[in-house]
Parts: sequence; structure tokens; C-alpha cells
Amino acid sequence: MALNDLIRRNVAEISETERNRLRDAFIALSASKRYPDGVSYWDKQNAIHQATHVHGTPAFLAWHRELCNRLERLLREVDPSLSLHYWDWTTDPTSNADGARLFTAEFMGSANGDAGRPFQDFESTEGNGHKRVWRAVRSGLPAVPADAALIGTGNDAAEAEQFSRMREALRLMAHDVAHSYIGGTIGQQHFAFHDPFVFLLHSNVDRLWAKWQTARGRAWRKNPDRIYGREGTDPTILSSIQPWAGGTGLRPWAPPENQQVVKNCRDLSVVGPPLYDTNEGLPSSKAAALRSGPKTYFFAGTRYIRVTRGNTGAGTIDPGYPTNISVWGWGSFGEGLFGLWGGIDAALDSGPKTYFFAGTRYIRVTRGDTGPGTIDPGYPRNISAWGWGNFGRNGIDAALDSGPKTYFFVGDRYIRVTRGDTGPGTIDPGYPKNISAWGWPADFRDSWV
Ligand SMILES: [Cu+2]
Repeated sequence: MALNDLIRRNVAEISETERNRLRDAFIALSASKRYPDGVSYWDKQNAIHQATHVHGTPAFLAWHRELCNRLERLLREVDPSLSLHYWDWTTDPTSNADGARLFTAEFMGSANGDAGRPFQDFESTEGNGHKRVWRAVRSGLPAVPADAALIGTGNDAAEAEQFSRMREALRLMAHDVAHSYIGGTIGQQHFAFHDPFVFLLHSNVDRLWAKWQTARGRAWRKNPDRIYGREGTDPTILSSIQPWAGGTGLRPWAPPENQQVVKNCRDLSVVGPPLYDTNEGLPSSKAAALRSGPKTYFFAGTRYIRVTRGNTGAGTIDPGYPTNISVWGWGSFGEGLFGLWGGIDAALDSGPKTYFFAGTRYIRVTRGDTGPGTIDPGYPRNISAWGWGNFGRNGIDAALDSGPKTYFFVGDRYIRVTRGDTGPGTIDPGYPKNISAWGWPADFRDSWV
């Protein structure tokens, strides 16, 4: 259930098999994955943190979310089934009630002194003569408030104040406490990111931010223009996120590789809450299919497979699949849209154009039978531009190309549209209708809805 579904969970509660795979992926980041400058993926993490670490500013949560999201992508480069799970700091990592102690030679290494196996080859040039990752975990539980108290901080304040109140509570009362509770390498800001455990800690910081964002009745917390309240115009929120924007000289985001990604903390890829099992109102898993000449694409969540098939039957999955839709280079579209997380709702093949729908937005893409193609200028746009009135206002569930007609589905309703290859066309008279008219067996109709 946990592997492959892209949801970040309590690392003490996932299967031992998955924990082992997560450990192996961390080791691979150090042992076998290298940037073009020869620095391992792992050593680069601490260089990133040293070059730019952002703590006492409004960008604290956003910067670390970007760091965690990127680290998760690196882990998935090694093992696409993995997610960046979290350490729930209200539980004792040295004696978990479920028997899943985290500081063992099978997972995170020792709680005291040199971490040893399995990270015996991870260097730490931290002072005091420590050449390896080392820890000084205190006994008992960290003195951290309960989740609800942390992310409830500021809930009764004016909207403009809520983010900053929550952020400071999360940092001072929890993040800082958790760092010094683990002690050792993690207890020292400039060396903390030598220890893989720091990412499990920061995934928990990010989880609480995501839980705050997905709280019911507070949709504005997923809106980039409103989430940060009065801090939304702070220079640290509005300036490009470093070092990935290339401004610190750190390779490969600086010359000669120039892999800069220029965006700020209001980018949807930052504001969009990652998939945590504690998000309020987890999105249903989204799925879509796209016929594309000799290929058919099936999308599930943020992953997809490409299948070679004829007009009927299952066909065969092409080599290299499943893979993540992030390789389509759509940026935030389809990844994180105002909490409608987990991929695209519908895809529509339309002659030389392909339409993809996610949440309340859609893109039009010019492409051949395979590959991502290029997004046409001016997209994404809002579905409301199609003039369907209330239908599809909050997004659509499916689209079906059917010769001169196109069908769009929302819940138990659908419309039939007469259109060419581009544009919205016109809704045929008498629509929307109810899918009960299609005569499907009741139980299938219920699960479709
Ligand atoms: Cu930290």
C-alpha cells in the first residue's frame, strides 16, 4: 500500500522492506550518484544548505520544502517507488511502540556517537574531531508541542498574521528543539545536512505546514497570493530561491552547467502541499487515459505508463515505464494546484493538439504521437474560459474524444460538445445530462461517480 503511491508517511510505520529501500537509496546518493562537478548527490545537500540556509526568515518553510521536494526526486531517481517519509517527533525514535526503532544498523545507524552502519562511509567534517555522522540523542521524547497546538498557533488571528505566527511556532518550538534533541551533526546548523535523518526531520516540518495548508475551511492557505499573509511581499518570499536559481555559484545551478530554475516562494510547486498521509482531505487518486496514435498513455496520480497497443486489449508497456509526469516539464501544472494534488484529471487528444486538465485549469499542448510536446503560449488557462457555466467549474473528471463529438464528465453528469480540433466548441442542446442514461450497471456507475 505504501510503496508506489507517492504518499509520505510516518517512517516508523511503513514496512521494513520499504525502510530498507529508503536506506539503500540514501546510500546510493552518496556512493554512486554524482553531479557533473564530481560531487555526490549526498555531499551536495550539505553544500546547498551551507550556501543558502534560510532559517530566521519568512522563507524558512518554503526553502526547506523545495530542498525536501528535490531530495525526494533524487531518491526516486534511485528507486521510483519511494517517498520522503517523515519522523514524527512526538514519538521516541529510539524505542518506538511499534517496535520500529529508527536508530539501528539496519536503518539510520546509532543514536549515540558515530552513526556507524549503514552510514559508516558518510563523511562529516563537523568540528570536535568527528569525521563521520554522529549523534547525541537525548533520552525520552523531545519537548515539542502536539501537532494541533503547533499548527493551531495563530488560527484565531487575522488572516494576514496566521502564516507568520504558525511559522515561528513551528521553527522555535519544534524544529529547533528537534534538532538539538538529535544533537551531534544535526545539532549544528552548518553540518546538519550530512546526516540523512535531517531529511526525515524536515519532512515532518513540511508535513505540518501541509496539514496547516489543507485545514478545512481555509482554502486561501493554498493560494500563492494569500498563503503568506503580510509576509507575502517580504523580499525573501519574492526573491528567487537559491542556490537553484544559480545566484550562489554552486554547480550545477551555476556555470558551466547552468541548470538554473528561477522561481520564488509563491511558485505553485512550492505552495502546493506535498502528499502527506496527514493532509486533511487527501485527494482521490486521479487517473486519465490518452489515445495517441500507436501509443496509449495511462496516468495515475503523478505517474504514467506508455503502452503500445492496437484498437483493443491491454497491449504492452513500453520499456522505462512507469515514470513521473514531472519529466513532461509542465512545472507546477499537474503537480500542485491549490491542493488538488496528485496528477491530472483528464486528457483529450484533439488532432494536432492535446488538452490536459488538472483542477480548475488546463493546458493545450502541440505534440506528436509520443513525448510531452510543447505547451502553447498563454497556457495554463482556467476551464471557466470554456463557457460551460457551473459545469466543470471545480474541474472535470474525464474527457472522451468521439469523432465529431467530445464528452466531458463531472461526477454523475456529462456534456456532449460539438467542436473542432481546438477551442471549446458548443454544448449540444439538452446537456448536461445524467450518466444514468448510459445504462451502466449500478455498482459500476457508483464507483465511476
Ligand atoms: Cu533544520
